[in-house]
Amino acid sequence: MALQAVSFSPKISIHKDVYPAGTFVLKNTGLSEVPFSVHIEVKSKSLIYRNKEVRVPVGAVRAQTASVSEIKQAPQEVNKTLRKGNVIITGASSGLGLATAKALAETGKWHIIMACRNFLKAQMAAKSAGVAKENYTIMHLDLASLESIRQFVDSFRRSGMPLDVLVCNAAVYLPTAKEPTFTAEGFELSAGTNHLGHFLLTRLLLDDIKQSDYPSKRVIIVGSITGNTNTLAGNVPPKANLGDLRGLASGLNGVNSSTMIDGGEFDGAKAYKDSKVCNMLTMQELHRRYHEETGITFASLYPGCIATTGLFREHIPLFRLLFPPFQKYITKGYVSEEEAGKRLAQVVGDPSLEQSGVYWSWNKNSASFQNQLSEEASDEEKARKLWEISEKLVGLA
Ligand code: NDP
Ligand code: PMR
Repeated sequence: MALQAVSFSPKISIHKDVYPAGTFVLKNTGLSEVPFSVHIEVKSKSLIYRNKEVRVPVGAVRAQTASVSEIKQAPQEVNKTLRKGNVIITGASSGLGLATAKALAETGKWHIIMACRNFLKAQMAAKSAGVAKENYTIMHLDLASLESIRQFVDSFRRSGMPLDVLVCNAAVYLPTAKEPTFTAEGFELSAGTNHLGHFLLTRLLLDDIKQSDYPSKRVIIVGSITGNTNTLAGNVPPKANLGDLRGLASGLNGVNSSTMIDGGEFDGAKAYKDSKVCNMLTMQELHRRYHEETGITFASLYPGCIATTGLFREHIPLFRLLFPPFQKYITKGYVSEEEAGKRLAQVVGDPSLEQSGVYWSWNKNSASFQNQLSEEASDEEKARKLWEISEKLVGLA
């Protein structure tokens, strides 16, 4: 990435590798000049501006375009646009996550950490979506393994980047599965990936987000209409229902317990919808526990029916053929990946969507509004119980 308008003639770039906190390498990338490389050790990670001390982490220097001379000569002029925001998006290798990464990268204001289980797929996806390489970093994350989640958090911390926004977007949907499948620790795969994986990830990264100096810090967990039984879509069987959480409490492992959160028979479509209810309950519990103390905005959303994404890859071919026109022409709930990406990008960075504890939706004119969750998805007692059981299952309590 070239830094422009530097006070000396060679073009310089910061080496793409991220070095341990406090150090980075400047390299001459000008084609005609003599190559050089300077190793700089940053003694202090702070700059003083407008009588305030602000942390300027190494990741920030890596991502912004202000010139070295500007920083040296006029620190008072440096404002809060000094660095890009850093946002982690889980499952950014396809569908909504990828479209959101693209929409955010295009604003020039965000650096996206694509947290993906398949590194090569993510790399190809970012390339073919046209996301410029200075705008993203891919880091390995398999949400179906608690060990992988912990390793991801370690690697992220080692990168030295600050964390401003976390988007819990990845999900699996297994509507045709006859038998349950399991995460590395033996939880039913949909609940384990979509809910428990994101629960652990969010809990571990909360401290990092708290430390961010970014003007607006957010945690977003993608929900859905199909988990809300106060809608027509949410009443298509099998309906979401967490019951008294007895299956979750006994581990969802199918050995000495049910694989379903409510303790019932395995049903892949229901397991997905139940996991979305967990996502929406978790967002509200995070809001109740942490919003006031930390100022972090917690939000969920239904981005619209993005009928063309990989989410339906396990569905029968006839469903995959008919679902997009059904949503486009009959329910009129269809939204393109691009439009859905713009919607989620608003929840990430738009100042008008800063309120915490909200479940966002969009009307026919693509205007955002605060939507009502179903009775179950807004049940405070259930949210508290879900939190406590989940903590035990992921090893936090
Ligand atoms: P996609 O299948 O296109 O994207 C899901 C992403 O999750 C993929 O990148 C996938 O990775 C990733 N993922 C799956 N399992 C794991 C794992 N174990 N670890 C890490 N990443 C994983 O689906 P969508 O874009 O449609 O879904 C995104 C979100 O939107 C989900 O939360 C979904 O519930 C929600 N949603 C979708 C709607 C729709 O109509 N499509 C409607 C409402 C909500 P990989 O590429 O490697 O498979
Ligand atoms: Mg649904 C306004 C009506 C509406 C909307 C917005 C959706 C969204 N769906 C609606 C209605 C209906 N759907 C009706 C009337 C039917 C019966 C014919 C129907 C069926 C249906 C199926 C079989 N719909 C589905 C499926 C799925 O497998 C999808 C699903 O539940 O995935 C979990 C799905 C969806 N419908 C939606 C949306 C957004 C989905 C997909 C995914 C999601 O919640 O993530």
